[in-house]
Amino acid sequence: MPFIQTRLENHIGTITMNHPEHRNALSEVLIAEMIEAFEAMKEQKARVIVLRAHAGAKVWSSGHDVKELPTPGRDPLGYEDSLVRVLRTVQYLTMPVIAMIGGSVWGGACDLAFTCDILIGSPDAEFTMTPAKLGVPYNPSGLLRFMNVLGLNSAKEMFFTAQPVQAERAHLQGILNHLVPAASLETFTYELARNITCNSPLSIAAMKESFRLLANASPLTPNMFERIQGLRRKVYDSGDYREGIQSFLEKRPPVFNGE
Ligand code: YZS
Repeated sequence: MPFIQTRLENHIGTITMNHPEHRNALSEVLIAEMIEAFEAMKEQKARVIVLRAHAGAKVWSSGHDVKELPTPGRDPLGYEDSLVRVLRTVQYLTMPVIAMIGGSVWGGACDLAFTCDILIGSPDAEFTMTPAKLGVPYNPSGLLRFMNVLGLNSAKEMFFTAQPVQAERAHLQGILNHLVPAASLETFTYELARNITCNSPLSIAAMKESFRLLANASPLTPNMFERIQGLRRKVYDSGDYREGIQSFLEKRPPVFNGE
């Protein structure tokens, strides 16, 4: 049974995450199917893609598959990590991706949603950034993305508290482009998608790539990069990182001692 379902109608692609047993955890298998689906939509000249969860999902996605996080000593969000790869896929697609969100969004799934071009949510949407709860040092490209979407202080609060941002506040903070009643989420989303399909795909593709380049245009000297990597290595080498994963697997709250 595929973890990803796809549909393409009138230039509108739909990619549905469908692994309810694991709350649409972004496992390597689910992500491989998702990347394949994005590539196929590109081949079939979709003009816009809607990324959504299966009908009735209480959890849009529970984020990186914690059971697949590497053992301490290896970067948990390295360049070739499956989550990082799908984020790049979405960024480099020539057509806009709309995240249609009902339910809770966790960790790397927040990054996936924020990497989409437009987010439309219903009142039960909420966003929780979990690295601090798992002892994970989030990566610079992800931190920059949250800074761009939220602004520095709200991004810090989201990462430091690991508390949920509910739909209304997410709309106020600019995470959600639109907050609509659950009953009209699908109609509203596909109306906006249809609107995009009537515009020039060439013009939109050029502007999407320009937005990507401008949003990432933060100068980072090699020294700055190495300092960040050094800070991150201390964390993913730590007992806290080990404790974060172990506590999840043992279904108990983590006890961090800062070592
Ligand atoms: O025990 P079984 O085998 O039935 O499986 C359970 C969960 O283990 C599994 N599952 C996951 N497995 C791997 N990775 C996940 N992220 C994950 N989430 C869930 O799905 C089965 C049902 O889970 P329950 O907990 O029983 O479901 P429920 O009581 O409805 O609670 C749903 C939530 C989403 C609230 C709960 O599953 C949860 O808290 N999941 C973890 C959310 C999380 O912390 N995700 C962040 C993962 N980390 C990242 O994305 C990045 C590395 S970072 O942390 O840096 O942002």
